[in-house]
Amino acid sequence: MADYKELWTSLDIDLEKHDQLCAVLPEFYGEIYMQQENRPEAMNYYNFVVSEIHGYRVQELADMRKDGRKVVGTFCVYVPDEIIVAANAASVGLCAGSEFWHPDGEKVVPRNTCPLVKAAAGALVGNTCPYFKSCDMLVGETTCDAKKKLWETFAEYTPIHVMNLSSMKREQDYINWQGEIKLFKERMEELTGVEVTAEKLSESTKLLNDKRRALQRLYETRKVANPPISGKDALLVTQIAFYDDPARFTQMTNQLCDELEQRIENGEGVFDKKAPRILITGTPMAIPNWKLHHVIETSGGAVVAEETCTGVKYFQNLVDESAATLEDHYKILADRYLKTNCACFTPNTSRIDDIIRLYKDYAADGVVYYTLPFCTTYAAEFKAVKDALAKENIPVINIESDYGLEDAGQIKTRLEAFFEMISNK
Ligand code: BJ8
Repeated sequence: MADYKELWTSLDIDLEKHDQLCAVLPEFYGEIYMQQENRPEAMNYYNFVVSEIHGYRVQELADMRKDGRKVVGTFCVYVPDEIIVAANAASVGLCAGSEFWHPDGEKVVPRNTCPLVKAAAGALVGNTCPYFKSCDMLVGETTCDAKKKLWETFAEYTPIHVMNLSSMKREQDYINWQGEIKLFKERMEELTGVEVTAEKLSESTKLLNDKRRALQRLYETRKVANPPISGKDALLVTQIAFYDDPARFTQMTNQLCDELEQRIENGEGVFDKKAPRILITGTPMAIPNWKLHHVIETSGGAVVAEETCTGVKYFQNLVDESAATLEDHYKILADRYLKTNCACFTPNTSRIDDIIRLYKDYAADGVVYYTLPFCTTYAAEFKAVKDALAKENIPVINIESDYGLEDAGQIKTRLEAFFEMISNK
């Protein structure tokens, strides 16, 4: 990585502590990613993004801010990026996937909080994440209890706007979400001084749909008999989608897809042909949480899709591009964003339909149900998912695990037994 000390100093980063974080990531990434054989050439772009994880993009954001543009940090796929981009601002996903941030997080949130929230809290209060430091405003949402309380903590440190998401999907909840989108648009106008018009929203919708289309294209390549890309590479691409420049990301991901489609034509896959095909469902995996994919793929499995917010939930639904007025946009955005099936909703049976559909579409052999500790809603939904999958004769295993690597061996043993069981079915 180039020398970004001056940039980090200008962002008030705790350089000493931050150096410790920068010291461990390259080795960790090298072990997980660079040992893979026969990786697509086009993954070099994503290698570069990770090698510059706290540099290149942070510099771009700093340059944008120098030009008077704003940067907004988000934590959930219910928050419509279309509004942020239409206000000429940049959106960066801030969910944090490393236990490095937990000790600082535990200073402000309870120890028994989900790792994702604890890490986000630590990244902010420990002054070790330049993305948090680049944000002019954060956007929270009323999904789970842990997040709701996190926003109150964050408000002590930085400007934050919280969107009030209902936990049901009745007609009045759709109307409520339209109203919340309108309020968010007004808050973004206040922040940026830019009027968000229907035309600007149409442009941002198109830009973000193009990103979704590129990710859809990538995931299509994973449906073939021996996919040309590993699950952990596909996960990395999706994780980067949350904070990279959208137009560049789309271009680079389409280039990757060109190569992958060529590989399919040439019959080149990255897995052992007999590897059991795995669909992962559950809590999101924020960068650099690559543990489960790595353990699965070094235990003989092939991850072919993720029913998670760092998987298909992020891009499977496009936003209708036909809106002509602001009112149309609010309605269309509300309809699209409420199609996401998060365990924070009740009831949430559509998520089960999604899991079964994806299992069939990706010709999976088994489902790994992943939950972060203390994520009550996803843990609680396991039983309903398991019962529904049993009726369809779909094998499933439940893995609860945090960001630490201590339990990797134990998970591997359980997964190997699961793979053996599904291979003999
Ligand atoms: S739409 S999954 S991104 S809320 S893992 S913090 S739920 S205790 S991240 Fe999420 Fe939006 Fe839902 Fe997706 Fe809470 Fe669970 Fe932690 Fe979670």
